[in-house]
Amino acid sequence: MKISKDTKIDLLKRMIRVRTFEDDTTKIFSGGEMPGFLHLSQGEDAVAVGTCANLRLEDAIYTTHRGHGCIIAKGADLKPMMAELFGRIAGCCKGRAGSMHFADVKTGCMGSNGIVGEGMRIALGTAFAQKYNKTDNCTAVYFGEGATGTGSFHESMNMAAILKLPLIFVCSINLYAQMTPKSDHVAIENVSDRAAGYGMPAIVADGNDVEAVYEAMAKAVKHAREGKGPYMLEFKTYRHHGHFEGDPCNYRPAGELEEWKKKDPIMLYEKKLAKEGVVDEKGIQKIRDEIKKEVDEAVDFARKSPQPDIEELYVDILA
Ligand SMILES: Cc1ncc(C[n+]2csc(CCOP(=O)(O)OP(=O)(O)O)c2C)c(N)n1
Repeated sequence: MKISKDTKIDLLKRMIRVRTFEDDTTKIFSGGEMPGFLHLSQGEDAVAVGTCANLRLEDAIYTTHRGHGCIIAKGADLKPMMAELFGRIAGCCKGRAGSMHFADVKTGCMGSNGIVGEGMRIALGTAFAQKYNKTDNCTAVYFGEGATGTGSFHESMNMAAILKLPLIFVCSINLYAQMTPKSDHVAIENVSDRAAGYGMPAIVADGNDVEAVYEAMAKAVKHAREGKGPYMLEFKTYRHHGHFEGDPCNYRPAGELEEWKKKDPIMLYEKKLAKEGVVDEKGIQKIRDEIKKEVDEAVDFARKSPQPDIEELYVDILA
């Protein structure tokens, strides 16, 4: 697959945007300024970006408790996103959702989910509507290997296959489900082998290689848009931070993180693009500076937004 120069730059920019947003969030959270719980995805940036770069605004995504990367990669505005993390009224869910229940419907970010595996069942409904309304839009649902042991995973794979829904199951293998290593709860090397049991095609790819992710997702999206049904994608990667911010990570073997950091997806891609002559060091610095400014403006916007009024507790209540 030939990837254009513009797309390559776009992939790099999106990854730097995701990483900068999350790195700044780490600092703000550790300073005690942000309420709630945070699960960050540094290291898994290429999975979010390589997949979402194939999607249109009208396509839908469902993310997990570790969903900021996908939401940014899909195109959500950083200002209301950051305000949401601060719990402020200018947040895209008026400060009610925070990190784990984040949604930005106008960019197709239909919802994050703190309940492991449950995004899949909800995504089935959106994919059903896309097919029923005869659109060629599709839905991507993200999850970690921890979710592949849930009933929801198997039931959703089965139903998506039977109904031939335009639903792409994206599994980001970051090697841990909370503190449990993959080998302690998954009996096979590739969880996507299970897709065959539902008659569903699958691809396994290097989740630290953004172009490999992009190409795999391009195949799955084409398949879905042509009405051929669901697909499963499995990307092998690693999370640099703990399960949650503040996790001491004492379950990790010594040296494991350092080995994975040598395969940092952004560092690898910057080197690749420099070698190909797509962008030089100065060009990369310019991108980094522009994005840092964008994130700083989002933080400033969030800090200036007021807390929700107490009356807000009774707004948008359905029952
Ligand atoms: C149904 C359910 N069971 C257990 C939990 C507690 N829990 C939160 S995150 C997590 C691990 C998830 O691992 P994985 O799906 O691999 O995603 P990752 O955190 O690695 O991104 C668990 C067990 C939960 N939130 N929901």
